[in-house]
Amino acid sequence: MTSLKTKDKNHRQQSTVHRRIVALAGGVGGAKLAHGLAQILPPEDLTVIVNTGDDFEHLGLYISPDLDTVCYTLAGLANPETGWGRVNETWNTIANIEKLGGPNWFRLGDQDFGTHLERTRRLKDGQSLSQVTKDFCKVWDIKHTVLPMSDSPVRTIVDTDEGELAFQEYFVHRHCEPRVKGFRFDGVEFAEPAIGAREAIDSADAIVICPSNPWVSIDPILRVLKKIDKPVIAVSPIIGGKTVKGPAAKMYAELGIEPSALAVAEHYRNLLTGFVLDSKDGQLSDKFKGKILVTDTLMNSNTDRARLAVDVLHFIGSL
Ligand code: FO1
Repeated sequence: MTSLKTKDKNHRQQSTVHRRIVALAGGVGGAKLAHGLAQILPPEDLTVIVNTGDDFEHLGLYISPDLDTVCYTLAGLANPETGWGRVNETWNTIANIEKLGGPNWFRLGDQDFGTHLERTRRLKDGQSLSQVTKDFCKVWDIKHTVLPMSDSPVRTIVDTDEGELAFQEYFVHRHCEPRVKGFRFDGVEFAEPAIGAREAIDSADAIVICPSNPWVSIDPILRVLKKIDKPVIAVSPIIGGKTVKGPAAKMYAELGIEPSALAVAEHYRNLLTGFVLDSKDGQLSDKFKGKILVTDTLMNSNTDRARLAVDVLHFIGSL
């Protein structure tokens, strides 16, 4: 185990934090905290388990947006504006597809196409998604372990006032406009956790639910993992009743739930040992039953990501 000497911004007492962590992450927000944890914890003390419910076949390619967002972020290859796709990207391939009359609504950059082409080739060759992810992480010099939640297909289906939509169809093609009525995770009942996921959880000191969408990024992972008998900390993806990015607040509202950090804590109710909410919501802290950490959870820089990770690790140490 590694000891971590930290000196946080308020010059609190020096403290060492011995922690082996499994982080559950979906898209952009989750990837940022995973990156913060990866800046603080050595490779043997952090495993990131990633949602694959957003995966889909498009242009004949197998696309795994959350795995790519987490890996690109950990590798420092992610587009800093969007959080997804690659930095310094070009768009010649999708422009030619559009010229030829093909679908251009899902913005795939030229470097990103390389990832999807090679992943699709390997999967068709019989490799598992975990194996492909492991090999890609090596090439991208990602030392921490990144695992898909499962090697079996799980597909998030969004039930809306216009009927059922596949996740990317709802999220990207329809810009989240249809009103949400519920979610279904096709195949989740048959999906075993990816190899290594159960072992990582069994040897972890705590599980960190990153600030991803509870409905469509974290719930699929929790459904696949089933029981987790470890301390679990969640970081609220909702600040001041809104999300930094993505439709989580809109989904809560359309499901008749007041969007707030409280709603997120309620969403994970029986699971949580501790909950992290943003300073903007500090006035809510006496409404929570369990242990609470109030801190700045907005991550606009790599140092913000590392600082939130240190706060979370200290919080876990205090439980
Ligand atoms: N999100 C968008 O809003 N528009 C896009 O065109 C888009 C393309 C895209 C390509 C590759 C990739 O890995 C992610 C992409 N995303 C896009 C983000 C993605 O839809 C979401 O980040 C996740 O599915 C949910 O977090």
